[in-house]
Amino acid sequence: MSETVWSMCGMCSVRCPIKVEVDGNRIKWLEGNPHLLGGALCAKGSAGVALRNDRERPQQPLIRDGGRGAGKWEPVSWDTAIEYIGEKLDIIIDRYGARAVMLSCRGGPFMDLFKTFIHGLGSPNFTNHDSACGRNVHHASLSVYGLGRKGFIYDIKNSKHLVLFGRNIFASLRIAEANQVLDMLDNGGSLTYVDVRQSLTGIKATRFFQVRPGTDYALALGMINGIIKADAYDKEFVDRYTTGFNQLASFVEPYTPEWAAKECGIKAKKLKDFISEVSEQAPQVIFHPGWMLSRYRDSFYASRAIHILNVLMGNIEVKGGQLFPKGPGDCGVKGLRSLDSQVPKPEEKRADGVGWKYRHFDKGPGLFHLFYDAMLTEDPYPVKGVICYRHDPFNCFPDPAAQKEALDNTDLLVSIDTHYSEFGWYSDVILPESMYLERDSIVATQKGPKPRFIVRRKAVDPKFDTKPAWEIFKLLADRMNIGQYFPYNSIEELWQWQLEPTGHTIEEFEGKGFVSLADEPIMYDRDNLDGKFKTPSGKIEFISQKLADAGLASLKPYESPRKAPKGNFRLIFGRSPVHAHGHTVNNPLLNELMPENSLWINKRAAAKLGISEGDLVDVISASSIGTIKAHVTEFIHPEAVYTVHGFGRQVPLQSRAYHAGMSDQKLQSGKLMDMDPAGGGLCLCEVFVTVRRSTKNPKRRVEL
Ligand SMILES: Nc1nc2c(c(=O)[nH]1)N[C@H]1C(S)=C(S)[C@@H](COP(=O)(O)OP(=O)(O)OC[C@H]3O[C@@H](n4cnc5c(=O)[nH]c(N)nc54)[C@H](O)[C@@H]3O)O[C@H]1N2
Ligand SMILES: Nc1nc2c(c(=O)[nH]1)N[C@H]1C(S)=C(S)[C@@H](COP(=O)(O)OP(=O)(O)OC[C@H]3O[C@@H](n4cnc5c(=O)[nH]c(N)nc54)[C@H](O)[C@@H]3O)O[C@H]1N2
Ligand code: SF4
Ligand SMILES: [Mo]
Repeated sequence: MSETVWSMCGMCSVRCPIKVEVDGNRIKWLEGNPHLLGGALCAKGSAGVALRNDRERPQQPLIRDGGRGAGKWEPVSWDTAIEYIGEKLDIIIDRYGARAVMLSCRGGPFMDLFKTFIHGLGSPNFTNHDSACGRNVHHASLSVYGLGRKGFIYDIKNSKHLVLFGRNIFASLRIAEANQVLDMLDNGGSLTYVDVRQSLTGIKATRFFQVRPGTDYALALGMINGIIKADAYDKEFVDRYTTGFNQLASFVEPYTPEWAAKECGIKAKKLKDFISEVSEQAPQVIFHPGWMLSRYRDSFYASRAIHILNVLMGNIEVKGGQLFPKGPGDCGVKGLRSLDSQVPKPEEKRADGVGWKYRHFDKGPGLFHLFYDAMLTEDPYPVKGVICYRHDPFNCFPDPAAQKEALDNTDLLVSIDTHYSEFGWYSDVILPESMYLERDSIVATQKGPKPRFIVRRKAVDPKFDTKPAWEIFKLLADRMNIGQYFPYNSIEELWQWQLEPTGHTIEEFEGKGFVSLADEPIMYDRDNLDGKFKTPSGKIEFISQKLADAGLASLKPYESPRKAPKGNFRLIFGRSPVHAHGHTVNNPLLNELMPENSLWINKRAAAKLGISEGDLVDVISASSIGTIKAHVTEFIHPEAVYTVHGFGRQVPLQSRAYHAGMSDQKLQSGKLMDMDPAGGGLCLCEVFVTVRRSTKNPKRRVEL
């Protein structure tokens, strides 16, 4: 007898709603929730069953038995593992105070549990992965709107033109978003794609600009100039809601479209055509800020320029533009009760300096990489305990060797993961979480034009001795005598506690897996958006006093990206549609689809180096060398080489992924602390490598 379970995918951090057909304790079928995704699921989502059946994942708690990273583990009971962590934490807290413990997680809708634990201990040091992801875009958005990166959602389906700067939307997937783009294209909308190489998105685009690496800021400035010159911006909107327009207009004066086209290596006519087109289509034009504008030295300013382009289009709170995400409050419903809101706010300063040393950054999750500084220098104070939930710093931040040096000054490393992560392999304790089909999660809010509450339900029992996060953190909290902040004994009690103020019950989720809080999309009155922009002035700030107070320009003169030293290439990276970072590389099905990465290299550059398609090449940086197959193509800029992130794993118990392909972050030597001072993002694309035909080629080619 088959039974339907409404749940949420967990193969990547998008967490799509899913429908699971279960027979006994066996998954029969997985698909996207038909009410929200029309049944669609991506390749990774479909490989969830392979993860469940995979024995190459931690099957019970493990305590290190041997040196860090030596790979010797003692399997222990949950009681023993929790007690071990508890004793270590007691000693750290006794010696250095609770602030010496930090916790990092992947962010997202279930964060409340993890924040509660670390704040409950009395430490302010909650953090996440984002200094290697979207921090520059986030901080740029804060400086323009007073709202973070998630301050807007994009009504792509109804737009007339979507502009993407390295936002590879069909490969770096969110199912609902990719479907919206397809709908927009079906409705006759235009898609402009900007990248240094051709991609899955580029081939579906109506216009493709192949730019010189690191020149997006120039392109955006040229667009701003062209739009202002053509008088094609929304004057009324700009007058009503912004400050600093005149300074913006005079700042962009020298950055003409002709200048930008030259700087980026594209045709001026094509750029001018683009400007005329969007001028006609405004306000239904969206410049998607994405994430990729986060990895160069001027990405903060490039992101600010993209946010400004949206404002010039006047696309805010119009159909086909940028919409304010609506929450329960907009539907007359109280929000979910939060565990963290019951905990007194720790008063200590953060060890990463965010909020006091770096006042212009959002102190919510701070900046993980700066904790490494505190570990090394004990300034502002020692950090001795690190807990990572759903986060693998070695796969996330540059230069794992440099990270290990800092971590060697700590007394406790805990990895709470469904897989063996690279960091987990170096840790002292691995607490295995049940994979997503085997666990319930707390109720989450999904904001949008039609906000909803949604929940992940367990579809099958755990195959191994693993536990869900809500139970792991409850066990840890009880051991640390902060159980009062986790006022539940079962997930049902927790759901009820969360939902109580909302007036909804968990039974209401049974029909479709979610509770919708609005029947029709909610729109604010665009003529009365006062109070919606959370900047100090209450306006959209082209010129920000807060940045000036931090000694930073609001509009920074453009500097051309550094040319690669002779014989070097800029190493850039991206994702595959069939993998999520590094944690799916060992999945039996996904590994079959893509077992290793390759190095994209421009045809002419390859010819000079005697490299042909499929040759093994050595990719060499200051401290590391990787060897993979070359993909020789004309569809990448000659200054760059490209690879898919997540490969080159070093956990021997992951037999399929072990040493398959090359790790980009290992090549990013010396980059761990190289952050954009204005945006806080790490300059991951400011890395240069040399490439040579490897001596490991199976067939040696001797040319006489
Ligand atoms: N399948 C899959 N989907 C995912 C993820 C995943 O792991 N797998 N991860 C999710 C996460 S965490 C994120 S942050 C997003 C990331 O989503 P995106 O930002 O869309 O993704 P990336 O794949 O990192 O793509 C980066 C692109 O930028 C290009 N690029 C490099 N340098 C430049 C430049 O100077 N200018 C321009 N214009 N382009 C440049 C690269 O060639 C590459 O194509 O994807 C999300 N979706
Ligand atoms: N060189 C280089 N560095 C990068 C990037 C790049 O492309 N190149 N991309 C950057 C970007 S955009 C991001 S977002 C970060 C991502 O970096 P991370 O946030 O570290 O990456 P993820 O792979 O999403 O997740 C990390 C861990 O979560 C575990 N995990 C997966 N599912 C679950 C679960 O259900 N429960 C638990 N407890 N654990 C789970 C995985 O096994 C993995 O060990 O990396 C960044 N760093
Ligand atoms: S995008 Fe794919 S892997 Fe990610 S949550 Fe959705 S279905 Fe799962
Ligand atoms: Mo990311």
